[in-house]
Formats: sequence, C-alpha cells, structure tokens
Amino acid sequence: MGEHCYWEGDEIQWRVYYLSLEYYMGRSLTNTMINLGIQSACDEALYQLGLDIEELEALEEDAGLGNGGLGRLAACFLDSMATLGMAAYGYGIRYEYGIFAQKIKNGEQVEEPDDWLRFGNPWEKARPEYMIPVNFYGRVEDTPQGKKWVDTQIVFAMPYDNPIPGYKNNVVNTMRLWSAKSTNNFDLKFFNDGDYIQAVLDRNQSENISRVLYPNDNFFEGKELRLNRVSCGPTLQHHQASGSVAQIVRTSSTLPTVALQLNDTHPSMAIPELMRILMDIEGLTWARAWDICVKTCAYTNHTVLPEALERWPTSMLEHILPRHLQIIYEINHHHLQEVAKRWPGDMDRMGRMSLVEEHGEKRINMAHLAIVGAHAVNGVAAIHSEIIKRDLFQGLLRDRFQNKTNGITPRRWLLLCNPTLADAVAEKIGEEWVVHLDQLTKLKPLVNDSGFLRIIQVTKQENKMRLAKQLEQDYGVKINPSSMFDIQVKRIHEYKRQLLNCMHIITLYNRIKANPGGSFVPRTVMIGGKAAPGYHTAKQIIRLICSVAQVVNNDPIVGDRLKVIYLENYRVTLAEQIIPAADLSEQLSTAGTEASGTGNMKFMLNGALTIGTLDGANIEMMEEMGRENIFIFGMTVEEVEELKRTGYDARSYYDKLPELRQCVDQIDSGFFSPNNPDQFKDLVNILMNHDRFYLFADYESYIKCQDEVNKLYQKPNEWAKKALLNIASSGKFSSDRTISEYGREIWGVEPSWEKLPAPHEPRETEDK
Ligand code: 26W
Repeated sequence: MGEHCYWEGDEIQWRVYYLSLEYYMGRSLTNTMINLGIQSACDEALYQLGLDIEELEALEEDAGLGNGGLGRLAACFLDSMATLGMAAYGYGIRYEYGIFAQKIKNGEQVEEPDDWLRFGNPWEKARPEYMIPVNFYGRVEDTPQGKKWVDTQIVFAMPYDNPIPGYKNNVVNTMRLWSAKSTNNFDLKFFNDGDYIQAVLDRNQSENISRVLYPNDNFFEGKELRLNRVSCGPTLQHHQASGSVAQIVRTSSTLPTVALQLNDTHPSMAIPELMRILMDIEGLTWARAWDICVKTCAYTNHTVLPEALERWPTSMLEHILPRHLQIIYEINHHHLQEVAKRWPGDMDRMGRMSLVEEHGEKRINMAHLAIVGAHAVNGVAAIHSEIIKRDLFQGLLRDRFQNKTNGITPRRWLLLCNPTLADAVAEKIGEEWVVHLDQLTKLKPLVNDSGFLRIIQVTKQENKMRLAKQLEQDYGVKINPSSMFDIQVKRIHEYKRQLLNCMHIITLYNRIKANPGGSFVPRTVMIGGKAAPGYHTAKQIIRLICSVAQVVNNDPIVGDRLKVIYLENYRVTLAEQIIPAADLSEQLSTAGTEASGTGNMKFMLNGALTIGTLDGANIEMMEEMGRENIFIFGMTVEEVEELKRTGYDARSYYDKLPELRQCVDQIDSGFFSPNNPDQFKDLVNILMNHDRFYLFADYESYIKCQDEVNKLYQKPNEWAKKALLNIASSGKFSSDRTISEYGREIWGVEPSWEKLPAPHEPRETEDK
C-alpha cells in the first residue's frame, strides 16, 4: 500500500508492527478470493473448465503456525488491520513444521510432524535482498565508545513475505515470516583440521532455530529440555526481535511513529534489542533510548496461569545474549529505583516487583520486563484485564493497564465458513455487516418473524446434515441428525475442564441405563483438540473421552439417544466445518482462568447457544445478549477465590452427590477401561486430591444447567429465537472493533472512515 494509509497521521508515516511467535492462518485460497471480491468469478471459471473449486480448496495445507487462541487471534488481527486500511505488518517465524498433526490410534493421541512446505508454498515470496544478520553468544567489551558485543556467532534471518488482503478495499498488507539461514563463514578450524564435511554439516544446526513450532500451549518449559532446545527459546525470540527491529530502524527515521505490539511476552526480547540498537549502534543516551523504547512498545497478556509465564534463567541469557542481559539488569536498576521512591524501605515489594527473581535459580520474569518496557499493557477481556491489573504487578504502573476485549474476523468466521447463513442475513439487512458487524442488531426485530426463524433453523439443519455425513464417513458412527450437536473444541487442558463435559456424558449414560424406556433428548457430543505432547494428564483426558465413547456408542440400550465423537486433528480448517453445525457450545473453564476465549465468539456468531461459566469473554457475551439467552453455571471468580481461601474439599461433593459418585467410581474402577482397570487412577487421584480447577464444585450446577438446555431443545421455536438473538448480539466481537480500539488507545492512530472505499467499490489504484 505504499506510503499512504487511511489513518490520520499519514504525513508522519505511521507503521504498526504486530510481533507474534504464532500465526494460526489456516488456508488462504477461499479467504483471498472472498477479500478480493472474485470468489464467484473463480467458481464460475473453474466450473466452465469442468473443475470443482471445492476440490481445489481441499488440496491446500493449513498454515498451522500456531497452537491455539493466541495464534488464531494474530491471524484475525491481520485480516482486520488490512480491512481497516492500517499500515500494519505482521512479523513472525516461518516454522518449517507447524503444529503437529494429531492421529487418534486405539483411543490415544499420536503426533505426526506437519511437513506443510513439502510441496512448496504458493503464497510466499522469499526476500533474500532483505536478509539480516543476527548475533548470538560472544561477550561484552568495555570500550571508550561504550559497550561492544564481540566474538559473536552470526545466523541470518531470511524474510518471506505473505500477502494479507483487506476486504474489498484494494489494500494488501504484508505478513513477514523469518527463517534462519546459516552463514557461509565456515569455522576455519574445521578447514584446518581437514574436517570440511563436519563444517558443512554444522551449518544445519543454526537453521534449527526456525525448524519447528513448540507445541506447548499455556506451559513454559525453560530448563527441562535438552540443551540445544533450551537455548532455542530465547534465541528464537531474539532472532525474531532482532530481525524485526533492525528492519524497523532501517525504514523509519523518527522512531516513535512506529508501534510494536508484543503478542504476549514471547517476543519481549524486542525491548532490550531495541535498546541495544539505539544505544550501541545509533549512539543514543540511555534516557533518550528508553523514552523511545517505552513509547514504541506495548504488551498484551494472554494468560494468568503461573506455569505459562516465561521466566528465563539468567545463566542461559548470559551465555546466549550477554549484552541483552546487561541491558535487562540496567532496566531493572532504574525500575527498582522508582519502586524505592514510591515505597521507601519496602524490601518485600522490591523483591516481588523486580525483573530478576532471586529465589532458587536466578531468572528474568519476562512479564515484568514487558510491563516496564511498554507504555500500554492490556488484557484480552474485561474480567481478565481486571485480574492482571490486580495480580500481575500490584499497584505499580497502574495507568498503563488497559482492556481490549478480543474479537474474530467476520469474513472467515461467517462469510467464508457459513455461506448459507451469511446469505440469509444479507437477504434481510444487506451486506454491510461484513465490515460493520454491529449491524447484526438489525436482526433483533426478526425474533418474531416465523419465516426468518424457519430459515435460521433450516440453515443449521443443512450444516448439521453435511457434518453428520462427513463424520459417518470418517468415524463409522451412525449420527442422528436431529440430535443436539453439543461441541467442545479447543486445546486439551485441565483448566478448560473437558473432564467436566466427560462427567456429564457419563451421567447421561447412567440415566439412560437406569431408565432404558425413558424419554431423553438425543445428543451427539463432540470433543476435539490437541494435547501438548509432553502433557500426560491432557493425554489421559483424551484416552478417557475415547474410552467413554467406545462404551456409549456400542451400547444397544443407548441407541441413537447419545453418541460421543472425539474429533481428530482439530485445527482452523476443521473449525470452519464444525462451528456452523453446532447447536451447543461448551465453554467450561474455571472462572478466572480463561483469559478471553475466541471460539466462544465463533459459535455465537454462527447461532449456537452457549453453556458456560462467568469467565473471560463469556461474561461480555452475556451482557450483549441478555442472561436469558445463554446458559450460565458455576462459581464466579469471587466464589472461586473464596473456595481457595477456605479450602477445597473434593470429597465433600463426592459424598453428597450420588450421580457424581457413581461416575467417579466408574472411571476409577475400570468400567470404561476393562482391559486396563488402573488406566484412569491418576485422573481420579487428581480430581479427588489435587484438583486446582475445582471440577466437583461446579458439577451439580453444570448438570442442572444441562437439564435446562435439554428442556429448551424440546421447544425448537424458542431455541431458534435464542439462536437468532445470539447472532444479532455478536457485533461487539468483531476483531475490527478490537483493532480500532488498539489503534485509537494504544498505537495512537485514528481511523479516517470517510477515506475508506465503500465495500464493492474498489478505488482507483495510484501505483507509483
Ligand atoms: C511459553 C508457552 C506458552 C505458549 C502459549 C504460554 C502461553 C501461550 C499462550 C499465551 C496461550 C494462549 O493461547 N492464550 C489464549 O489467548 C487467547 C487470545 O487472547 C485467549 O482468547 C485465550 O483465553 C487464552 O487462553
């Protein structure tokens, strides 16, 4: 888009750089055709050639360069920034292998490498002319001109550019992904030793940096991994930070016209790296460099789970990035002086607020670094932002804290994945909702329009039939297409409480078995998601769900009243097929643990009803649609904290609730694992003795709430009204709204709407 953008401040050439270690893009073909406004033309052209566009689409591999929510959010944001005409760049890493492919074999997760580049990537363009050298290791020398980082080893960062088209606005932004490329300077020692072959082989080592995405979601591993892997973490981040920052300094003369948005702490080495470049290379004073750095950087926090927070051992940083560690110490020195000024003599507080953790192995708390080095810190839903303001940095720098409730792009998550519903909506309110999702409120009066309700129902039914056919092919399970499609898809994690869902399934099963002739609301429960390969408990949860499915699906008494499917290899492309077919969306996290959630929003936009806790963005969804249109259960954040204070006793619930007891006893005794009765003892032990997420405390409320869900499902008209009100209330959750807020309140760029071309009216290009 050249030098011009549709945002005020054109003259000073505003640029936003979104720094993320993950971009969970999925496929690009359909999205590109839609945003360019050429979908039907392409469809027609292929048809004329006797080809089927859907077959072509199915050939594309997902770009799975992300784990879950954080990576998919980055992808939605790129779409919104381009659609809003912002001069924004996404910077990330071009992993040779994305998130592993999940196979379910004998009810167990097996990982296969995701060799997504095997047949090439038609969307990317290598830019060797913009390659940048990145330094590692070495030592710092004091010279009269200041600190000098010497004897370093160099790895090149090779950029690959990927187009990000805005929606029908003639804007195409860039996602630039860096790949590690070794230098040509072979270690001469090897030459002299005559070990030429070894020297060539060693070249590959440094290219491991961008080899594979780490599959951990919400879990930081700083030490346990093998040494080369361990150094890969900060190295990768430094690699990205350095490549990006050097590029930024090169293209912008006056720095604070650049905004660097840090997607969690993962790219937070950008802070000391920017300081290093400004001081050691550009020759600025500390004060001047620090002023620029803080004005430039902003940090988004995406999780409060303590085990997910990055804390790198100083011993590793010392070895790999000695100059950066020095700078971090100096940042900390200045920071602690401020703390001491504000709370004189409060050594306890100094310890808590320090960037350096001294108890046990000495580590750098990267969240503290990011907060100190950024002018804005934001959470991703209102409740989450309140929690981080209170807990992450009690009291200090409070004025930096903001909220930016997450959103999703309506292009991919309605227009692309649910064309029938998109058409039905457009038929009633026109097409402006695609770029102004608020307009969906215009559907609200139609809640009494029986014709439109019928269309909503029929659309959902068509989507369900299509999915059912696919599932029967894939899993060989007969699906009752009039059963309620009850879906929980997300990474497998204890805090997300897939086990609570599983306990509900078992409870339903027991009720059918106890009353075989009774009438039950038929359900097809689908659960999908990947477990981190090293997360034993999450893998056990998958096994349990598969074992329960085995028993339930093969019990003739149950018939078509209950079916359980474990959806293999959940990913962006599968989400696009599943979400439009959902009746019920399960959002079960313990209150206070799910920062926002974005899957919840995708289901809402596609007319599923939600059963969920008062956590993350569920709360704001409820506020938008009204409490009567969502199924809320369980403890509030305050109640969870109270329970934690007073002591949680799982056994008291087990003793009190017979249906819970029966279900736990069955899991424990091997009812679902007759060949290995001890299979699930560990899970039961966690639930009974060490459950950080209080499943039993919410069990009764959850089951009662599910009974209400069943009652409503028996009144299809009432259900459809609520589905419509869900769709009509989802406008707030467009990532266009989220990005406008980042622009206005963090980056300082105001949208100039009048300059935006109306959809469907491409403006004349003024190419130079
Ligand atoms: C270093 C290991 C690691 C890897 C990934 C730690 C933490 C993460 C992510 C921050 C986890 C994540 O994806 N968080 C999710 O972010 C979404 C987007 O804001 C939120 O909607 C989800 O609630 C949150 O879990």
